[in-house]
Amino acid sequence: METKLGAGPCALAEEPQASEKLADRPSRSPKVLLTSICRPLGPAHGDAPSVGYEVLHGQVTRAQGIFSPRSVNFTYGLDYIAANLDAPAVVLQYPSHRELIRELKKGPDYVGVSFNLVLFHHMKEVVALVRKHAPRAKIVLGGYGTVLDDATLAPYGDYFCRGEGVAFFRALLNEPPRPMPYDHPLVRLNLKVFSVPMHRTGVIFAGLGCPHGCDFCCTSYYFKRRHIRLLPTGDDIFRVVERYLEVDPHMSMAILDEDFLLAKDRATRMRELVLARGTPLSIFAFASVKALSRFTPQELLETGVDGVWVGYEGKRSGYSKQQGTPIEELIPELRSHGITVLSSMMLGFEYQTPEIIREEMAEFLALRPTYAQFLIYGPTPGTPFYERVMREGRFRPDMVADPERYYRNCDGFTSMVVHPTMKPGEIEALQRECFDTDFRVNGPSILRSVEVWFQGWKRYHASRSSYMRAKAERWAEEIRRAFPLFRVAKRSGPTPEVAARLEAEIRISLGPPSLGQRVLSWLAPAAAAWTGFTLRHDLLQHPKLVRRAYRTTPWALRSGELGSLRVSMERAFHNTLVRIEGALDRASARRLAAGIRAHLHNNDADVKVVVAEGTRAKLQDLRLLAQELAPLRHRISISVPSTPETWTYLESA
Ligand code: B12
Ligand code: SF4
Repeated sequence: METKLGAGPCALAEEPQASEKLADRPSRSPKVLLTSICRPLGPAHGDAPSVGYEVLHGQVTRAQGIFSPRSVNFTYGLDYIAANLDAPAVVLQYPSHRELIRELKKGPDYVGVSFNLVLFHHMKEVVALVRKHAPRAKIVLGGYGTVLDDATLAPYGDYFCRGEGVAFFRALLNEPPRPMPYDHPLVRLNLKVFSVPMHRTGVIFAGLGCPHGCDFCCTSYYFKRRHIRLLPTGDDIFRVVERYLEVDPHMSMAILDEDFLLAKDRATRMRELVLARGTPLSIFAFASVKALSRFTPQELLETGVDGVWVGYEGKRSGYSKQQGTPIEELIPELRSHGITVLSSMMLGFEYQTPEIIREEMAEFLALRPTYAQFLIYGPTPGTPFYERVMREGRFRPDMVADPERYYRNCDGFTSMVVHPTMKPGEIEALQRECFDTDFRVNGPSILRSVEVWFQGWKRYHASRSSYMRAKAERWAEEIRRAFPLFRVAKRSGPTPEVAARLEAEIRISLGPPSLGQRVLSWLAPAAAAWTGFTLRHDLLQHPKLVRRAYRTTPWALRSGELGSLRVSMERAFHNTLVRIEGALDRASARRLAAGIRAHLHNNDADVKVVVAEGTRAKLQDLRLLAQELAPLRHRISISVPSTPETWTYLESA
């Protein structure tokens, strides 16, 4: 049965069909362009009110004005796929029309477009540009917008990916399957407070999908309630952690995996590795009450996790993921150990009335989640809630009449369903009230974070565990860096007395701010005023294009001949094996080094070079090779032959 909203059941093709694979294949290596939809985004540009580039500012701290921490989020799946193809690929994140056209004119063979349902109209725009400026390119649609059925998507694409994208794209390009873990691109985000860069976060792609199957959850049903471990083991995750720490030893990290702690074996192994390394980490992860209840807060901290996103939903929502420690105990308990909590409450369950929502909100806010999100219970194609609403004929008639209006508003901020007691506008107004009340009552989330870190510091600074003492020292550093915030929070925040009390307590425990922090405190109000100005006038609110090229240089490492050196590449489980034989000279040493460097650029891959017995090389060329590889030597292992002996030079280099 197909519905008017274009979301009837359809074959969820996980792999391109065999007939498609052979279609119009260019004989050379195909050129791939992967793109997000184009900027500008946002309500001023015809999108739903919450739609933008940022999860915090758009969907969580949206009522917190100048206090909202800012960080642009990208369509990570694109870089993830590009890093794991053999074909040359270019990724564009938030291009303008002109920037996209410039890239299209280079003649890609395949253009992959990722989109969410709310971005359907932007996807159409991108597809129109592809058809015009790269008419021969095959269009591949992916991302969660492909919950729509084939008939609805057919005018816009040649292939639709409804699942894990690396396997899909490799099959499409006739590339052999690649085992997990895939290569992990290093993706860093910058967080700004009052327009000032604060710290960097490395994103870790640990898994897709979730087995819990909450009735409204798009991702759970998109992956058929399966959990795909992109990083199968704790060792795999930790390896990515270490790669980020090499880039910046203070980097925070965010793990993208719907219920990270559910795979207990992975988390337990992670904890062993984190404790053995001894470097205090700061990792944010998504988790359910059920999974969190199986760890003590200290165990979480020892796994590196000091921030979690956990669903509060509704008091009577009754999802199985909520079994375990009552959330009324869990949130304060986590906070008291220094773990920040982002929690989301839902509005629009059938049992809710305005009174019940206000009661639940008050109870929820009394738990003082560090960040609070309020979403409207909404139906996404493919989920049981969607099926039920369709079956019961409870979709808002104006949405059914105009499917594109429905897609555009599928954002968790628009009430889509006819509710037994509340009108859509009433639910949406209550949602705004919740966000406003959260800010008014609990104050800026960034101040709440400092409060939580301070709780952690108090509890653990004299701990018997050396790891926890080191963690407390990290919290202390972060708290000290936040001194300038107090001045603004006392002047213009909704809870000045809380800010003043917290600052006083911190001064007593950690000492007064340094000269540098005092100077920054004096400058903070000006930075905050500037932030307010940019917000009011919609200035600097859109990111610039991020363009990354993968394997597009002639230096990319490939099997073949480099003069008289034969190179053959083989991807092993954890690293790429590069076998060489023949004779290495100056030119091939340079080419080989450039290829290895290109292969290791912007990802966490390792390379193992195996030199065949008898491969000839002069010492000066080995010196050159060693010199060219020196900055990445820790990611390259070399197994040298017993003859000729000159190769032993590399063992000590
Ligand atoms: C990061 C994120 C964002 C970022 C970046 C969004 C973006 N455009 O990608 C920001 C903060 C901007 C964002 C905003 C929004 N988001 Co969001 N977001 C996520 C989140 C948490 C992670 C996605 C991610 O990067 N995962 C890691 C990568 C590696 O996995 P992946 O994206 O699934 O990609 C894999 C496959 O899906 C596939 N794939 C993906 N793209 C493509 C493209 C091609 C060509 C191919 C072949 C394959 C392919 O291959 C990848 C590798 O296997 C997901 C929830 C989740 N846990 O997945 C929600 C999610 C994608 N967001 C969602 C929503 C609703 C929104 C908002 C509408 C929220 C709002 N109220 O405003 C806005 C829309 C604005 C926007 N710009 O997109 C929904 C989408 C539902 C739907 N059916 O459309 C999700 C699924 C959350 C949910 N459970 O409901 N979001
Ligand atoms: S626990 Fe979260 S990710 Fe998993 S099904 Fe429920 S809402 Fe979705």
